[in-house]
Amino acid sequence: MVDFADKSGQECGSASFHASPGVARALEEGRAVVALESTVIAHGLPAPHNLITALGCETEVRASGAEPATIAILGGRPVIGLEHEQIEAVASRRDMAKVNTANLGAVVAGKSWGATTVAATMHLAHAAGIRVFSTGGIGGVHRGASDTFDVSSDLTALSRYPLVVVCAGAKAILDLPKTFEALEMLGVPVVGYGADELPAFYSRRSRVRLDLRADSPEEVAALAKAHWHLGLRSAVLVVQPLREEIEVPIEEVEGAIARALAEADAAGIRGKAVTPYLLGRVAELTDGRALEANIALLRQNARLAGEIAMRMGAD
Ligand code: PSU
Ligand code: MN
Repeated sequence: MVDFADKSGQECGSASFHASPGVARALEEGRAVVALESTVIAHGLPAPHNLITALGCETEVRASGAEPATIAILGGRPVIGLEHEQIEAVASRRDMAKVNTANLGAVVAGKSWGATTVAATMHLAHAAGIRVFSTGGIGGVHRGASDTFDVSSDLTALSRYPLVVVCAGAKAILDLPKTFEALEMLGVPVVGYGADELPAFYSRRSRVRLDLRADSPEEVAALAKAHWHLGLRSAVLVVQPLREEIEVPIEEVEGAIARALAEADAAGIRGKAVTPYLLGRVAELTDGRALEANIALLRQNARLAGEIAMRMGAD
């Protein structure tokens, strides 16, 4: 366990990361903390929506009574709980690497700047003793993965770190049935929040049926604790459908995704650039409706994560 005795927010014990004074104090006092990722700020949303949404997610977490901890790598140092100016830097710098668990060490060694994906954020949040994390949509099995082998390291992280992860499902640009199968294989419970179907990020429906459901933050907290008390170490993935007024129905979004995928393929876009490219193109091709949905679901998930964190208790 990491030593948070130093409340000034300096390096914490033997772990090489820095917690903000606010986050360090909250953890020490056993108060609820919600981790937030930074890839969505640096690579997932266009300016100025990225900064506005990042601050909006923090506001949602605070409104629930919990402490937000946005995580990124600043000049080689993992920081848990960015201050306002640091969030601004992540939103505006052009040199933010996209960091998963494979390149985290390299970015730290190179004293570089990095935005953490779900995978890297989970690793750092867990090291800091945080138990709840909110994002938009997790990465997963890409369409065409049988040829490209493009599967997000988010899935490995979900199998490895005991956190409640709140999302709106996996990003709709992915192969959702295969992503769901992979989660099952990895032993990650997928819990529909007020839903019996896996949400598809921009859309409420995916036609993938879920067999786990919770209808309140208390139920999620109880399920997660039972999971971990059994000695299971994986994450508990809570999937929350977007509000109905704002969703983009799957039939509408599919056309944009198909076109964006074909363009990405023709342009030879590969690896880490695939997800940011597709999200950007789908936003453009839906006249901003997908972007509006993405922003709304990020805020909605941050609020629910705060509510769950408030009910996790001490053990
Ligand atoms: N959710 C969003 N927008 C994003 C992401 C999630 O609403 O940009 C990011 C997350 O950081 C996630 C990453 O970990 O996309 C997955 O990227 P890849 O498919 O390359 O593993
Ligand atoms: Mn990938």
